[in-house]
Amino acid sequence: MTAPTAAAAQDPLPLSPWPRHIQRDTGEFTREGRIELRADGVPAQLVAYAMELFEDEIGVRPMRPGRGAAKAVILRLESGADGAESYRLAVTSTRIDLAAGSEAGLFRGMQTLRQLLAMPGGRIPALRIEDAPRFAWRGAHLDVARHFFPVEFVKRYIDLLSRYKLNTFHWHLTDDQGWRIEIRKYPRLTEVGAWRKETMVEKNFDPYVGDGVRYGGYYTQDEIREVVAYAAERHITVVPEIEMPGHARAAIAAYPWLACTPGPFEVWTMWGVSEDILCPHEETFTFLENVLTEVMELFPGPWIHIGGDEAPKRRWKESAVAQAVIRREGLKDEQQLQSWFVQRIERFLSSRGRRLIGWDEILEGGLAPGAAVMSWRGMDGGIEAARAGHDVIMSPGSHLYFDHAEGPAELEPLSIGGNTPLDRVYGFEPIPPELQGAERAHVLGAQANMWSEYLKTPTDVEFKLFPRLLALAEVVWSPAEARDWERFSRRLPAALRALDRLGVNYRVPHVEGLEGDRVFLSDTAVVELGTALPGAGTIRCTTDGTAPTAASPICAGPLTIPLTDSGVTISARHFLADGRASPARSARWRRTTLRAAEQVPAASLRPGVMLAYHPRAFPSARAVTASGAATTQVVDSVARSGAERAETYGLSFEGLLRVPADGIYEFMLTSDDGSVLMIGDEVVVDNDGFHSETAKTGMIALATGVHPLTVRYVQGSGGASLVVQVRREGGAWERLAGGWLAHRAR
Ligand code: TNX
Repeated sequence: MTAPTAAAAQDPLPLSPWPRHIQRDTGEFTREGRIELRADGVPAQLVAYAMELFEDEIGVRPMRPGRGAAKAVILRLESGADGAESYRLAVTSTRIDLAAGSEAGLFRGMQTLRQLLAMPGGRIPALRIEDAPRFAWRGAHLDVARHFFPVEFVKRYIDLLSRYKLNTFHWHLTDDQGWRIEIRKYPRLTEVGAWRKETMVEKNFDPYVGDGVRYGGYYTQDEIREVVAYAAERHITVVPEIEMPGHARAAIAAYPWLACTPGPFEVWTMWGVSEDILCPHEETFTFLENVLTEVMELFPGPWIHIGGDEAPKRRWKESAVAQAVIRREGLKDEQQLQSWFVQRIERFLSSRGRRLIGWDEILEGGLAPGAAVMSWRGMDGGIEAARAGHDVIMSPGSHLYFDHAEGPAELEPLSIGGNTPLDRVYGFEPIPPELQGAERAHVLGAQANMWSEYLKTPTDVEFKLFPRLLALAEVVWSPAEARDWERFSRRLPAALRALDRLGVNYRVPHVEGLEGDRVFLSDTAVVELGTALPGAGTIRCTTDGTAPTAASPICAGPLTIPLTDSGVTISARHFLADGRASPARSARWRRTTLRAAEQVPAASLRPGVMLAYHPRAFPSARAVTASGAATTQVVDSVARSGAERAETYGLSFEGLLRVPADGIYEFMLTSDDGSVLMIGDEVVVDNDGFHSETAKTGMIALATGVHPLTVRYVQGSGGASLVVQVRREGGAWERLAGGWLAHRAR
C-alpha cells in the first residue's frame, strides 16, 4: 500500500460547485489510447463544444465512432428524464457516460466533466455523479453603464459564469452615466446618451474633480444579438435592464422632453443618484414602449428588468404634469405614482408575454402579481415580496454586492466600500427563515451584482468576480446540506489553477494574523500567519522593514519574534505557485511597559464622562476640543447618541478610564466619519478623516486604576455613527460604557 494512492482518495475532487450525489468507484479513466465520441441525436453545437472541451483540457480530440477505439465518451439526451438542468455522469476506466433530459443538462454536466479532465495528468477517478441545481435563477449582473466593457469581455464574463453552472446574466445597459444599447427608433440615445464629457476622479464628489476625458461606448443591435446567441449556446438567459423612472439621466440628455424640467441635461459624470428622472407624461410611455419593443426583439428570454430603484421624487413633486397624473388617476402621492408607472409598464410587458422584474423599490405602493422583485436592500424586500406572492431573486448588498471590497480597505483597490469576504458569500442562504411553506418557493434564486463605478477595466471586474463567484455558484447550485466551508477551501486551490489557465485576474487571498499594530509586555512575541486558503500558496515575510518578495523567507507555523521598544515591522505576502501575490500587509509589534495609573482619590470619582457637543464643521476629529462647546453633559457611554441636531458637528468625550487589572487593553473605534481615542497624550486608535463606516483598533498596556481618556468624533456629511469598544487582551469586546467610565468631581 503506497501513501500517494491513499492520499489521492482523500483529496477532494476539484468540482465547483459541488454536485448533489457523488460516489467514487475504483479505477480511473486516462487519456491514453484512442477515444471516440458517440452522441447520437445530440445537436451539432453541443458535440462541437464537447470536442473542444477535450482538446482544451487534455489535448486530445476524440474520434468519430466506428473506428474501433478502446475508450468511449457517450453523450445522451434521454427522453423521459427530468427536462430541467439535471444530468448523470458515470466514469469507468473505459467509458465516460453523460446523460441528461435536456441540452441544458448536458451542458451543465460537461462543466463537471471539464473540471474532472483538468485533474493532474488527465486522469479521472472512476465515479458516478447525479446532479441537479437547487435554484432556477443562478445569476450574475454586470453594469456596463458606469464603465463600458467591450463585447469580447462580455462574452468572456458569460463563459466564466457558464463554467460554474450559472444560468442568468443580468445586463445593466442604461443608467445616469451612459446608455449602452442601440435603439433604431431613437438614435440620439447612443449618439448623445452613450457619451459623457468626462468621469469623476476617484471620489472627488465635493469639491468635484473630473478627468476631462470624453468617455463612452455602446453595443449595436448586431453585437447584442451576438452576445445573446453566445449566451444561449451556454444555456444562459440574458436579462436586459432598462432603468426607469430613475437612473435615466443619459436618456434624458439625449431627449430632454423625457424630463419634467426643460434642462439642458448632460450625461452624468459622477456617481450617485440623479434627481432628474423620467416624467410620467404620455410621450414618456410611448418612448418606453418603443424602446422595450426593440429590446424584446433582441432578448428572447422571459424577463425584462426595468430597474425602478432610487428614484428621488423631487421633480415629480414640483411638476404640474406629474401632479395632474396623480389627480387624474386618483393617486395619493408620488410614491403611488411610481407604483402606477411600474404597473403600466408591467401591463405592457405581460401583454407581450414577458415578465417584469425590478429592484425592491417597485414593491412600494403595490405591484402586479406576475412581477418579480430583486431584493438588494437586504433581505426584507424579498421577504415582503414573497409573502405578497411575488417571485423573488435575493441579491442583498450585505452578501452579494461584488463591487464591495473583499478584504480590509487598505489591502484593496479603490472601491465603493463595504467588506464582503469570501466566507460571507459562501455562508449566504437565499431562503430566509422568515419564509414558510409556499412562500419559500417564491425565492427563485440569487444573484451577484457587479456595479462598475470603480471598475474601469475587465481586469478590475475579474478581480471582484473571483474567487467569490465560486462561492456563489455553490450557494445557488449545490444542496444546502452540502455546503461545507472547510471542504470548499480545500478545493479552491485547484479551482484557482483552472482560472490561471484562463488568465483570469482573480484576487489572491490576503494574509491574516497581522490585523493592526500590537504591544506586548514581553521581550518576544509569537506570530502565526494564515490565509483564507490554507495550502494554496506560501506566505513569505520580513521583519527588517523591507517589502517581502518571492525570495523572502517562508513564514509557516508559529514564529518567535524578538521585540524592541521602538517596535518591529512584520510584513507578509501570500504568493501562489504562478508567482501571483496578495498585497503586502504590515503591522508594527512593540515591547511596552504598563502606563502608571493617575492618583485620584476614589471618593472624588463620579460615573460617566463629559460630552462636549459643537454644532459646526471641523477639519478632522482631532481638531475637536472640549472648549467652546454649545452644550456639555455627563454621559454614561462613549457613542454618538443620535440627539445631535446639526448636519455637521464635533463631539469630544473626556474623563477617566477605569482599569480593573494590570494588562493590555485593546480599543475598537467604528465610525462614520472620523474618530480618535487617546489615553493621556498617546493616540491609541486613529480612525480620523472623512469616510464611510470603518473600524480601527489599537492597544495600550495599562496599570490597575484610572487613566485620562479622550475620544473625539467628527461628522461631515452623509451617515453618522460612532461605536467604541474595549477588551482586555483575549477577552470579549464590550461597549465603552458604564463601569469603564468615570470623571473627577469638580
Ligand atoms: C446602489 S443596487 C445602486 C446602484 C449602485 C450600487 C453601488 C441598486 C439597485 N442601485 O445604482 O451602482 O448601489 O453598490
